[in-house]
Amino acid sequence: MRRLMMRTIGLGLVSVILLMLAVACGGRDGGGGEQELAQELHLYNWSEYIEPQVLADFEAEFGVRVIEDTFSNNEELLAKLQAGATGYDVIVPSDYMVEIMIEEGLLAELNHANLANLGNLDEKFSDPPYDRGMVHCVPYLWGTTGIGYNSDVFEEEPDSWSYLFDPEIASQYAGRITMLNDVREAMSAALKYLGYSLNTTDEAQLAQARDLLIQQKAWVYAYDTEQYEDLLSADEIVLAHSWSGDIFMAADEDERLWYAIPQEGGVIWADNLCIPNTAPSKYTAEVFINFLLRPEISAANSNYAWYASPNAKAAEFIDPQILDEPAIYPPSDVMEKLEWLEDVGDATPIYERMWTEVKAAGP
Ligand code: SPD
Repeated sequence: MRRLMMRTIGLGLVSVILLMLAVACGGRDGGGGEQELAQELHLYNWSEYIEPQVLADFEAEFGVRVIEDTFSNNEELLAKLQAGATGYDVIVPSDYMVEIMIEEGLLAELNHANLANLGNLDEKFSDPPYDRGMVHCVPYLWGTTGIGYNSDVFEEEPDSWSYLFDPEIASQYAGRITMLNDVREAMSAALKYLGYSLNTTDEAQLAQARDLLIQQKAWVYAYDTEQYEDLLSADEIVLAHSWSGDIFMAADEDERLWYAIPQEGGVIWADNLCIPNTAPSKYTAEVFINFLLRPEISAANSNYAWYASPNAKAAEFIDPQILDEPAIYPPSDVMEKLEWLEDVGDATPIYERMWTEVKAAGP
């Protein structure tokens, strides 16, 4: 009897110690269903894509330190997860990549009960075709892909893909052009110049786009997704295949820089807040996503990164310079020419192969 009592007291003590340890560890909320915040949140994001003060405010209000790591394109993010990276709580893939990640079972389903601010989203963004009902992700910021340029160099706006691909025009800027280091974006620019869909799966059309990119190499300074705006400002280049906000953010410091959406049309995209199914702290990730959905916070990120917001309630806090800029919020006639990237399924390895061939080809 005495031995049984000692055993019961011993087990009770073990339970108390385990509970104290769980609390002391900040309540990693992945497994046991506890709704406690973790001490740290790991964000894997595009570079310069979140207002640093927003991270400081989140830490001050919730006591959670956000540790940010950056990637340079969607395929790098995918490769990282496929290679078994398990430390990320929130990732920021684009539309077509969300589709791929859902298909590959890489994303957790969101608990909408923890996302009370979802209703702040514009209804145009709240049921995206790549993730119906926002089961896995929440739209973060959106933008277009076009041409960043130094306005001192051009008498007329370089608002055509010809500036990047037509030998007579592009050769005038040899060595002063950058292209996005991004398979779908680079192929899209070439496909749009050729008059094809950005989501073509026709191998002959893809081969033409590849050949055009190879021909263009003679005039390309670099393939880059993170520094092209600095290269423009440093006069290293004069034309950059660009994401809209990156150029406007740099133009705030250097008024010679500007951005054009090509007349032929181009890519419209949205980046999304998603939780990998290996996230250490899913509940904390949802609290963070809900925080980013607050109107003032969402606007702060738009105002910092110069990208358009899918958050309808944020509009009143967004700088009118951004809200009224047609190259950031394009009018309907321009919108009609833009195309969303989609998961091209079995054609993905063909895109990858063509891109490898572009990179491997001599200039
Ligand atoms: N500096 C942040 C850039 C974010 C761009 N994301 C665009 C993805 C388009 N496929």
